[in-house]
Amino acid sequence: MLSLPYLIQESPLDYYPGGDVTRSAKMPAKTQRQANIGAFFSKVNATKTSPEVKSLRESPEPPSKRRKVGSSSPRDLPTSLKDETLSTSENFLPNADYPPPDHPSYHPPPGPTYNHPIVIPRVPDSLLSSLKFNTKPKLIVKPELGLDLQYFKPFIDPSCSAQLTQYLLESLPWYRVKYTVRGIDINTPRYTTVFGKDATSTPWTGYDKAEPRAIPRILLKLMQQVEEVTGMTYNFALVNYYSSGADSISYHSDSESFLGPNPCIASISLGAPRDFMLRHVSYQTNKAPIEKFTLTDGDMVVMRGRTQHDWQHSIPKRKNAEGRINITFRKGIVKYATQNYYQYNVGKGPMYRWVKGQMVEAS
Ligand SMILES: O=C(O)CCC(=O)C(=O)O
Repeated sequence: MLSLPYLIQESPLDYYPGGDVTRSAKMPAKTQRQANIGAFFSKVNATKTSPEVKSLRESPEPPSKRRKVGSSSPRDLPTSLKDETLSTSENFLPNADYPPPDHPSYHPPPGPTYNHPIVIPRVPDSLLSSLKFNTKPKLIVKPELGLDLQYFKPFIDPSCSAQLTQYLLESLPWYRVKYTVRGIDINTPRYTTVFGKDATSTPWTGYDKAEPRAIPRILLKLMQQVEEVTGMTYNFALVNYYSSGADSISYHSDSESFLGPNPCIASISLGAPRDFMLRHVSYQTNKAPIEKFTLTDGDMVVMRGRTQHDWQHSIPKRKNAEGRINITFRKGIVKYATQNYYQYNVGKGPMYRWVKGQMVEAS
């Protein structure tokens, strides 16, 4: 449940005049306010799961530097990437080093087309062998306020983070998801992508609303390391790319019931620094101070215990900020987790690829 102070603070009526919410083309102006109120008080699935809908503070602006490059598809990768491309099964053969067959969250994909329709270029051996981690976190714990963080500063060693960032940018399919909730158009203000599927034994092909994608090898490597240091298991990797300071994620909690009680979420930063804010759900009445961390290249924050129930977090817009990747590992326990994550992180719109230093529309 969203708390009352949160709703008051995040009312679309507070933000609409400032203009982060766009008006549906079909909606007459006079009904906009009613729609905002309706969306504000209605309990729709999306409000539980999308930070954008939760706060209705999204940016109408299109992705910067968007460039149409015709009808290119994953098959039209730049030559440098194509040369590295494996058959889609190669990364995940049973004898691959991870995940082990007895991994509690893992269900083997059905065959060589499991990654369809996206081909992930092969991870350079030099990158895999250079990965180094710091496994000693600082603990930031306020039991009386339900805050329970592990802060690895950094988690990923600076000697390999630049190559890792470059590989992820160039290799992953990216999306700029748009959707409409009760007449309110939402433009997700960052690039997103997601891999993995929930812990049920639903076959990979058993989803009506999503086509799950296996977790690429490099993310599995990171996930394995994160599992070791956190003592938890995960089955989803959600990845954000904030291309500039205009990209953001507004205050929200990842407290969806499809993650189970007290979900543990491990969140890795790569690239330029960004402010990461945490506020207590009752900060207006209990006066709990806002926690602010400037996350830098390689850092990892693990949110544990009651943190997702009692706190909200955000990456606010910041003038002059540069590109930053964020990877979160989570564990979805029911089928709805898969459908929801793909709906809000892949969606139905075009795919983007990072080519020669900029995002280009690829489909
Ligand atoms: O980019 C970040 O550090 C936060 C990402 C986040 O809050 C999310 O994906 O839910």
